Amino acid sequence: MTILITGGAGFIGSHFARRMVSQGSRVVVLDKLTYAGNLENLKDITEDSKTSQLFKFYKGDICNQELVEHILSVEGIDTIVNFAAETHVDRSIQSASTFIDTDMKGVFVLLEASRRYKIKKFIQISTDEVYGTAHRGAFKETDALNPSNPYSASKAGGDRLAYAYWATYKLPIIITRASNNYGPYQYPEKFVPLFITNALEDKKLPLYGDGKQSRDWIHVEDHCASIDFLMTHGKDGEVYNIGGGNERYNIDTACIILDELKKPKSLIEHVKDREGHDRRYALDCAKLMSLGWEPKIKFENGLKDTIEWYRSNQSWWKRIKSGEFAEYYDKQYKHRFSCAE
Ligand code: NAD
Ligand code: TDX
Repeated sequence: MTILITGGAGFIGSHFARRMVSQGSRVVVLDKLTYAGNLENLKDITEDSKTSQLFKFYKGDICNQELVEHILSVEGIDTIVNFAAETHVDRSIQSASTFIDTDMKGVFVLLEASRRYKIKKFIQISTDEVYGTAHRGAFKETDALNPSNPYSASKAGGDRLAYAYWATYKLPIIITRASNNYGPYQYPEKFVPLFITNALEDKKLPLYGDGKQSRDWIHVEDHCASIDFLMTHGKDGEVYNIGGGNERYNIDTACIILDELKKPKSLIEHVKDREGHDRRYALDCAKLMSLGWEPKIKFENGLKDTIEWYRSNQSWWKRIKSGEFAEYYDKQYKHRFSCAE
């Protein structure tokens, strides 16, 4: 099997690439290397002579039709897993343009090329955010979509466009909607790595609003295992929710991180809430579980290992935090800290 992994230099895509080459699949990564893409995330693949021969990297944009078609024509790709996306909600609130390009137009380019080159399996990595806030219960795959920020709206566009290529052209697509991922190599703009690294630096943890928003957490390795499973057990044209079964209030997750690092709770600062903030995400994963898959990593254990990884890999995140991130952090948080509730 030769898999094209788009966005394979990012957080989840790099874990998936590592998993697939270690199982003997040939992997081609196409990644634009935006601020979130990082070749260091793939270093253990490229520096190992056994896995490096199964691996090829292209720097480029999924919106570039010529490049995408070139890769499909010369690399003998049979499967595409599309992780490439702009992924941070707060950045989409600051400026939505790149989200529309990559998360919608980019999906269109990949789908069109897949039709032309008769790709055997196309997995579109969507997200639980497309359902919007779960006021009660948990969302099933058949529930209506109600995205409420530019990121989730553009992901919903890509999600439904992928479905349309199944319904219209019978392109063999599968759509996955996972809950919040955590684990090593996550860019420190996201909640878990931001709070771990700020705590390690004795900096304030900017908790939005009352911190009683809740998220369901899945370890990135469990998420990648489920995608691998669905490549063979999933049914074309279907959507699958992928949850970790670990729903927690943000404030409770922040407290676990501080306790683990033996840092004071006074580091938490309640700051101005995110605009249009979804209060709660929750997924009903019975459909995936009925096929025989379930997550293995308990949240408290996975979080402990993740904290340990950030403690032991400070050069990875310190380099990121001193670059583009510093400017972003200032723009995103400076005014929040000054008008704290
Ligand atoms: P990430 O931001 O860490 O990585 C995204 C990667 O995509 C980066 O390497 C970036 O360079 C690349 N990229 C961005 N625009 C591109 C373009 N136009 N062409 C080619 N490459 C491009 O994201 P992540 O957290 O690893 O998320 C991966 C996927 O999983 C996304 O589709 C996201 O919507 C989805 N998802 C993420 C989560 C989560 O909690 N992180 C949960 C559910 C679904
Ligand atoms: O500084 C912060 N303070 C804070 O309280 C940040 C960055 C976040 N939060 C809150 C907002 C959310 O309720 O923490 C929660 C998690 O925030 P993010 O890490 O930004 O994730 P979220 O908005 O839930 O979206 C994530 O899950 C779905 C991913 O970023 C998406 O890519 C994925 O699709």
